[in-house]
Amino acid sequence: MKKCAVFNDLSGFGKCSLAANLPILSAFQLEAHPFPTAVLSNQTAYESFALADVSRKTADFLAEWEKLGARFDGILTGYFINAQQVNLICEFIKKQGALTVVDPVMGDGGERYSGFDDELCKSIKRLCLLADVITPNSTELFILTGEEDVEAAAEQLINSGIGAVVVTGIESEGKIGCRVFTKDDERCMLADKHGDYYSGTGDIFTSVLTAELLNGLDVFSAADKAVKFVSDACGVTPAGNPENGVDFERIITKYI
Ligand code: PXL
Repeated sequence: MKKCAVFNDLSGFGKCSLAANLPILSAFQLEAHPFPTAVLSNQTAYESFALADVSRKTADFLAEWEKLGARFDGILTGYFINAQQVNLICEFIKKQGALTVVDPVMGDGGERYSGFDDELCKSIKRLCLLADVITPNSTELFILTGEEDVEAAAEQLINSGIGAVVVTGIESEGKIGCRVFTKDDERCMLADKHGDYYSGTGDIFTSVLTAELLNGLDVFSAADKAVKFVSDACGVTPAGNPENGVDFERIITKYI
């Protein structure tokens, strides 16, 4: 089986980050290896949460993985809490040479998430430059590039050597999906929009995308499948508690 290392937080409620990444990668027949970047009682969109900062263990964890001779076919990254942690993961990625998907989690709706200062955002930009595929929403795309236009921002990142820029949260005519930019092509994938906001949809999207890339699909087909998967999962989720995440468990067997 192909192995995928996943650098993301572990949140007890919100069905996001590792709690979404691991079951989806497993269902797609990949061996998922979690590396917790932080441990939270629940994700930060709830009114209150408790966070354990495990970032001072990052170097020790990586050293143990090195002793185990850990080698990966894929690497997926998400939420980080400080620049030192991101810099250590950059060194790990350089040594692995695996297919690397970076979700540059920094903000949404035009705002940075709390704690994402300039230093952390700059380190996340360096991480992106090591990736084969990145999955920013438009807020993150503009933080990464300083641009205010999606095409110009994507072009800047592609010219910096990133293989594909998949811009998430694109809405058009009541539908929602992504725009995929590569050096030679650009396509938009959309599906029905259900509800306004749900926790974890970005993590579900990147999980399906990464799984399908590792299973051999091209980035356009993988992104198309991820868009449909997220839309379908939102469609079967009862309204009312969007911070609890979406019921992807109900639909996952349709996609594998
Ligand atoms: O799904 C993104 C995400 C991941 N991890 C934590 C979060 C969020 C979004 O709010 O709070 C801890």
